[in-house]
Amino acid sequence: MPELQIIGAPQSNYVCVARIACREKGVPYTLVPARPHSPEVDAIHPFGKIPVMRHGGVTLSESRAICYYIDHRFDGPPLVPRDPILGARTEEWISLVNTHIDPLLVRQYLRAHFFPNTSDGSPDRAAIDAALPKMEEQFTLLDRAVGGTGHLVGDSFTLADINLLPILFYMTKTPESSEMLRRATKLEAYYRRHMARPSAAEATPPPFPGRQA
Ligand SMILES: N[C@@H](CCC(=O)N[C@@H](CS)C(=O)NCC(=O)O)C(=O)O
Repeated sequence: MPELQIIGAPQSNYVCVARIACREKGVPYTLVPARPHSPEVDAIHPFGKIPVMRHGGVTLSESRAICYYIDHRFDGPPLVPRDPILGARTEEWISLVNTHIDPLLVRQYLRAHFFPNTSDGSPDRAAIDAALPKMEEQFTLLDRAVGGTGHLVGDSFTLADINLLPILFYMTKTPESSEMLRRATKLEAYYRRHMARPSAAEATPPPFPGRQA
């Protein structure tokens, strides 16, 4: 069997998703460090984003497609339940995380802290303050969602949880979001419990180069 390569920077929450998915499925992989828009990434992703994947002659871009391949190409516990309703619920949450939660929490809020467009490199207060009210709503939604079973879907750990965990990891690194997580007690318990999984521990993002968190 050829080596499966996950190509991308370990700080990327989407690279983490692909890495956790491999481990949960029991699929050995090699992380090949690469930045977005580098030649090895541009050769696979039409817009230069990470992660990309190489497995023998198969190359793929987009974390959801990569996770589909991992889930269906290999034996091991399903990452998405095969039951149609639970499977659809999992896809629903993956989409909500990727189209609403990641854009607000990571692309707007986290970026305003770590990669601000300010002249002196200080956090972009306007962008942070603009994000906070909607973030409160999303933390409340997530707290309620995991409150029942300790999972986003059903009573097992699915690809929906895998998509959310790396984002929550970053929410512990900045003041406003860590306070929100502290107040969302069920979500915080969910985060702590699932981050202790070997798959998540192994894929924990290292600090951004040249930064504290
Ligand atoms: N829809 C993509 C999103 C991947 C993504 O946004 N990756 C970020 C790093 S976390 C990236 O490559 N950013 C570079 C850019 O947007 O130019 C996926 O699910 O794989």
